[in-house]
Amino acid sequence: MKEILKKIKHSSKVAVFGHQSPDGDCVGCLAAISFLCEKFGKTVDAFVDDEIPSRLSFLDTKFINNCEFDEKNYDLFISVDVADKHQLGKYSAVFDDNHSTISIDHHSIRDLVSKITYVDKKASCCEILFELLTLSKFKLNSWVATFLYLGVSDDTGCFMHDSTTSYSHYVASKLFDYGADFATVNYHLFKLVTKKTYELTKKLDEMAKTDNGIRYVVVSQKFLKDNNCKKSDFGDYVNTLLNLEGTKISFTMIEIQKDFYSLSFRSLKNYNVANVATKFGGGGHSQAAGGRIGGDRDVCLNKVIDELKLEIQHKDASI
Ligand SMILES: [Mn+2]
Repeated sequence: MKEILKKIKHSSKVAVFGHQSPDGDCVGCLAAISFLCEKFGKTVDAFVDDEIPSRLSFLDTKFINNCEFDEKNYDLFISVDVADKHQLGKYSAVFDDNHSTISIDHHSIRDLVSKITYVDKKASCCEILFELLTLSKFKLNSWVATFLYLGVSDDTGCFMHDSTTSYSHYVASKLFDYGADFATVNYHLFKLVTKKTYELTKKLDEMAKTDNGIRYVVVSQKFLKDNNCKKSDFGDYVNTLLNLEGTKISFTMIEIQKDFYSLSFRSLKNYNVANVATKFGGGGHSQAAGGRIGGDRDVCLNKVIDELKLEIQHKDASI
């Protein structure tokens, strides 16, 4: 961590990067690392090769992607919350080249290589950023505290995933003292349902199926077109699916291109969907993960369900 602070101190212009399909942790980390660089008097720009989802637009995220990226303009490149090189999208080449690069992350399975890598398997990457900011001795303000809280709360599922630790709660309590707007963050992350999502949810509830503790919904491109919606309108429907009594694992399988599906998994504690997601070109955390699969709908669906059944059988046998 001291090495990271030193690097930032001796840089002049910094580019910071988050992952595609950005979540609260990714956006919170980008805000925190930008705050840190600015406190050191550096110019900093933040980039994600994706749109920032509307569920996070209650905070001012305009500091992300607010200029064109030109690598010549920077002498230090930092990724936060990025496990896999591909999650950097068009920016991934920056980490291949002979640049000055730093990675700060909390995922256990990762393949992003950089000059300095700091990995700590905390519940959220924002908890690492909190530690880094604390070490820097710069005083946190309510702006950065709210963004850090966003990351901790989103990645712990409002402190309900079993990845949550006493340190997550400790960080939250410190952020509370720095003026983090926890009520607004938690309302937008876990309570607010847009009218569009509300209407969509009613339809999805009718389409949902259950198979041996696995509850899921498969969404075709036709459905997306007929209902004039996109993947991001599903909000946290995959969490809603998990809430029905008797459900151990839930997933959504959304056809984002013809015969190509985006997978999103949630599970009760004891079941590890990150293991399953890695078999489908993805990853994540034990209770929340995602992946992709291509091919015929029913073939794909059976493959996913078979893997999930194995995970359930394996874990149920060991209880
Ligand atoms: Mn994260």
